[in-house]
Amino acid sequence: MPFPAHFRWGVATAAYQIEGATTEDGRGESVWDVFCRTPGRVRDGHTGEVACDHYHRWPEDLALMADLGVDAYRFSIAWPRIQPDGTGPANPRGLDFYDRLVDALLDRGITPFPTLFHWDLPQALEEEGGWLNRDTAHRLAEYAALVARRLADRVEHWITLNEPVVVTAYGYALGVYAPGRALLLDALPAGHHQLLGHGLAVTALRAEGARRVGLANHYSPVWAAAEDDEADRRAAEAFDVFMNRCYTEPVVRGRYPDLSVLGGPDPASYVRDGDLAAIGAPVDFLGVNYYNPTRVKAPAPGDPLPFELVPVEEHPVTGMGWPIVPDALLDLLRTLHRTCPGVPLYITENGCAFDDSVHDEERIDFLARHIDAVRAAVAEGVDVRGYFVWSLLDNFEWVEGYHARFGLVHVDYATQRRTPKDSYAWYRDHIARSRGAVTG
Ligand code: IFM
Repeated sequence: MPFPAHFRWGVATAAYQIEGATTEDGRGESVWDVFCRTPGRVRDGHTGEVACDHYHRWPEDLALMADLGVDAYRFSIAWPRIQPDGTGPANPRGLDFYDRLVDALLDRGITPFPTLFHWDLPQALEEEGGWLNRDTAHRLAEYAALVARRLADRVEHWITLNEPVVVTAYGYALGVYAPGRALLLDALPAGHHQLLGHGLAVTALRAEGARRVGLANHYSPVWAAAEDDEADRRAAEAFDVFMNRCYTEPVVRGRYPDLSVLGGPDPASYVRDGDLAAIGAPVDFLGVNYYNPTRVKAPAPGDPLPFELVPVEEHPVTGMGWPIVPDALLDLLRTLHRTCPGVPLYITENGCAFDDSVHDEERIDFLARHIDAVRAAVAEGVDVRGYFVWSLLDNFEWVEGYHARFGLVHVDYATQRRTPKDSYAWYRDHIARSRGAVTG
């Protein structure tokens, strides 16, 4: 069963993970610059200071994309390049970089899918409370308007946020990602303020002429450790709310699921009148980032969280230790089709890290099986419009530093030499084959 003619094949990256040049052309500091400098936070003290040096080598990276034959490129815009202090007028040199990138993409027939916030919050905003401060939502909308004012004449598709749940969970609840705050369930307002920022940004983007706007969520289908155990099932429900439903339902239905299953602070203490109407501003698509399912069981007595993660042992795992379960992607797409009727979906991230080899049979197998799951969903009538591999290049994988390699292209960080892996050739052939066998 071929993919429809309008289906877009793409690759995805994010600013802090590839750009480097963290002090150039007036870029301000982000929470990740500060976090990486803090001893013990990132493996081997790696930082994004140089990363893949994409800020200087983007023409070479674009040539790789053109050769791959992708229809679309999902990248992120570094907020601290546009507003070094997170507020005030745009830094023209920051905008110029993305302006050139967009023009060069369009010249090659590649559709840009910029993401406005992929975790690199300006440090100045963090010092005012970061995402715990509701004002940050307004700052995101202001920043979105500045970017759209420059680019919306050429950029059709916009993604406001990347994986707000990861910022909430790892950045504010557990403290293992920037900004490193360990507030457990008191982190929930950080999630709400990101969603509010999303909603306000949707409206601001449209006012500046943006035509299609969505957000990219991280989804992990959840399995109860023992299906017949009531407490495990309750834990699974709580995890589903925390991880998945919290970031989708307010956006597509204008209401939260029942947050009492989490046992966090009373939502009335941070959700104000009008917030859900703002968050529920209609979107044109949902971005789906999928890597693996999660199994949970009931927490031990006294545990502050309403679930406890247990390993998924019956499936092979990637180099990150993440179980490889393409069927869970199919289930997820069915669920989103059912729960978000009429909202087109893009797989905005899917991919895997394996050991450092350009002969990456395991990645080819991973991608082929996940693409088959997407194909099956499309055949059932799920409106999936595109698929983006995470990632074009090996890059800075957050707390794993440069140890985890997700790229279709190998990067030698000592020389910045790019070497396409076998999976790159496979994906290029896959795209070419799909073009030759389209429907519609
Ligand atoms: O590298 C990340 C990306 O920044 C967000 N989604 C998951 C990827 C792999 O961990």
